[in-house]
Amino acid sequence: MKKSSQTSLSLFVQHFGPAEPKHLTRAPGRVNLIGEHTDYNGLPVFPMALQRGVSILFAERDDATVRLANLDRQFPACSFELSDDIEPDAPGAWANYVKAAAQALCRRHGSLQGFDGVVSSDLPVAAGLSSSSALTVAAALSLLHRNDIHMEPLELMELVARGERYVGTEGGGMDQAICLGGRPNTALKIDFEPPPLRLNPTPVPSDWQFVVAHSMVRAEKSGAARDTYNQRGAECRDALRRMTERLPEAAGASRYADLMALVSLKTLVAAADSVLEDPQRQRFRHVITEADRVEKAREAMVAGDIEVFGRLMCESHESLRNDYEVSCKSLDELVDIAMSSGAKGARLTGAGLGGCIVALCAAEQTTALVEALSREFYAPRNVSDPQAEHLIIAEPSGGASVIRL
Ligand code: NG1
Repeated sequence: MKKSSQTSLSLFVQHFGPAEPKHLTRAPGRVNLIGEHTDYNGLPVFPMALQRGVSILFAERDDATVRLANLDRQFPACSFELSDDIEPDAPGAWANYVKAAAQALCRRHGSLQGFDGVVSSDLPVAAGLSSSSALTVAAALSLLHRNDIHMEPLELMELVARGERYVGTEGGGMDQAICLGGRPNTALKIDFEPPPLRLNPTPVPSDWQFVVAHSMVRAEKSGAARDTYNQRGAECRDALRRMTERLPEAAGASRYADLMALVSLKTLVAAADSVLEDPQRQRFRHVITEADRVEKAREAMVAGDIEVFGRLMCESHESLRNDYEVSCKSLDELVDIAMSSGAKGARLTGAGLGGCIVALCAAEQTTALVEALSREFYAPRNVSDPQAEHLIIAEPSGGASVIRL
C-alpha cells in the first residue's frame, strides 16, 4: 500500500473503527487542452486525464448510510442517508459532490446500500483541474461497486454530468466524460451533439509535453464564480436564440452544433456583429471560434504539428481573456512567462477566473520551461518547491476505476 493509502487507513480506523476497508476507488483530474466553455453549449472539448486524482478507500455497509472522512482537514467529516431526494449542505460544501452522485444513482436504480470511506486527493482544489467531478465520479463508482450494479460508461458519464448540477453549477459533460473515459498517452476529443456523446481518442505525440501551472488564485465554483459561470451560459443561450431568429439561413437550428453545420464560421462572426450587442456578441464569438479551434487542434495533434497546436492554444487564451472575460492577471502572467520560455502555446484551462494554465512545449524544453515558471512566477511568491503542488508535468492517464485491495 502506498503512503497516502496508509494514512487513509489510519484515518479510517479513527473514524469508523476496525472494520476493514477492502476497496479503493480512484478518479483522475483532467487538463483541458482546448475547447473551453464549449461543452455546455453542446460543442466539442479536447481534454486528457491526469496522473493525479481523488481516491476513496471504503468499506461496505449493510444499510443506506454513507459516512465519509477527508484526509484534507479543511473538509469536515460528513454523513447522510441515500435516497432519491437528498437535502444538500450549504453551497460550496464538499459533501454536495458526493450527494450529487448518490441522488442521481438512487433516482436511476432505486434504493441503494452505502459505505464508510476516506477521501484523499493529490489535486489542487478549485484549480480548474476538475477535482469536484473526480470526487463525484469516485463516489458514483464506489456506490455502483457496493451495490453490484454495472452501467455502460456512456450512460454513466451522462448521468453523473446531469447529477452534478445538484451543486448549483449548470456545467457541461466534459469533466465526467474524461474522468471515466481517460486513456494512457491519449487525449480525447469529446463530441456532445447529437447525443449520445462520442469519445475520439487521439494519441499525444511522445515528443510533446503539456505542463500545468497554478496561478495560486482559487477559482471557487460556489458563490460569485458560480454565478459568473451560469451567467455566461445564459448569455450564450440568449445569443444563439437571437442569431437563429435573425439569420434566414439558420432557420430551424436550435443548437450551436446545428448553426455551425448550416452557416460558415466567417458568416457567423460577421452576422454576429450586426445582430448582437456586447456581451452576447463577445460570448458568441468565443464559443464558435473555440469550437472551430478544437477541430483544428485535433487535426494538428494527429499530424504531429506542435506549432499549429500551440498557436491555437494562444488564440484560445486571447479569446477567453477578451471575449469570454474569464482570465485574470496571474493567469495572463503565467501565459506570458511560458510563451517567453520556450512554450509553443499556453492558455488558461478549465473555467478560468483563477485556477491553472496549460502550456505545450517540445519534450526537451520541459526542464527550461519549468525552471522559468519556478523562477519568474513562484519564487517571487515565496514558493520554493512549486512541483510539490503548483506545477504538474502532465501525463495523459487512464480513467476512473475501483480496485479490490
Ligand atoms: P472546471 O474547470 O472544473 O471548473 C468547468 C465545468 C466544465 C466546463 C469548464 C469550462 C463543471 C463540473 N465543470 O470546469 O464542464 O464547462 O468549466 O470549459 O461544471
